[in-house]
Amino acid sequence: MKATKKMGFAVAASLMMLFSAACGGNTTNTPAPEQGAGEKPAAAAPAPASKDKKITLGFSQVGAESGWRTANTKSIQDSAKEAGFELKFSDAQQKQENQIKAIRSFIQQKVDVIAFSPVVESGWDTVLKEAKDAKIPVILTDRAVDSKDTSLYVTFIGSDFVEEGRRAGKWLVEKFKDEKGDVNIVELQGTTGSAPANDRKAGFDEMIKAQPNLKVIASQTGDFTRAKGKEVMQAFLKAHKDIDVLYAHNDDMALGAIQAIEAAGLKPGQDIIIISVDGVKDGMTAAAEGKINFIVECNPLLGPQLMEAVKNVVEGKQVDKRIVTKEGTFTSEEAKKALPSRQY
Ligand code: GYE
Repeated sequence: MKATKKMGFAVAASLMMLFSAACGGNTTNTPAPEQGAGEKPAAAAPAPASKDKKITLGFSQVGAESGWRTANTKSIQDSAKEAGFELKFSDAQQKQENQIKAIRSFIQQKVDVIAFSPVVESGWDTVLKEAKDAKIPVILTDRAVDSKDTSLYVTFIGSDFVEEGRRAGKWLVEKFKDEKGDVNIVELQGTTGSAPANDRKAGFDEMIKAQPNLKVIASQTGDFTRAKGKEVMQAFLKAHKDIDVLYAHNDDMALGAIQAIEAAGLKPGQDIIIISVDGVKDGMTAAAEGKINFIVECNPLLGPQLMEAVKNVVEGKQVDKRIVTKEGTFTSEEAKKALPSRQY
């Protein structure tokens, strides 16, 4: 569909602006926390610390794979400091075994609360039971686990990744609604088995199903990193001559892919339409330059919400079982406007 696509680009660009105006009310440039509506509050675990004792929080982070993660780590460290908590911070370098080790070490050190962002969804029950037996409450941040026994954690604070995938798919359906030929999509998935990779794929697929000519012709993990995004995109470009769209599960992979696209002599954002998720500074800059066409925002600044939940749990107060972060979307035009006041 290359020829029609190119001819239709100006039309598509104005459609895009129309669309963005229509959903402008949805866009949140300074995301605010939102409590999960209609959810039953979970009973907080027994309060271990007295009011005067410094609260100790053990936090196991996924790694340092992306700009999103860097902003998330800073938010957690800064807000722990501000709250006056002692933070024991451990970086798992994207490995589940390292997270399990860190959680066990937090249990041994008898921290007041354990929080972690699970790199993948499965395989946590044993270690979470160990924490429960030691009467240490666990808070999930950013990513979810698939444990059937939800008493293994107090709350889950983070984004709705399925909704993020839907927003990406919805924009694409709208953009190509008048296209009759096949639209060939390649997908760079996040870390295999992680909640954001599973859910962003599911939400996107759900939306594009509505239009059978939107076809995902290749889909592979780029592990949420720039290096992997570039490498996999290079392989995609070699194997497929007519790629119309790239859907990347985060900005960093899209940024790596942009390097591969440019190296192949193609124009990102024009020859290949690019959609990504996150909205970190580098991603927003690429969007403002027209290299990324649409970004679905994912807010990494979870620190303040986490510290509040920790405090409530320690004080024996009830906390909501699900705390959802509020997010918006950005077209190139909107990214240009939002960039100067962006915090991350
Ligand atoms: O989108 C990606 C990061 O779990 C929401 O992880 C997070 C994702 C984020 O590496 O950039």
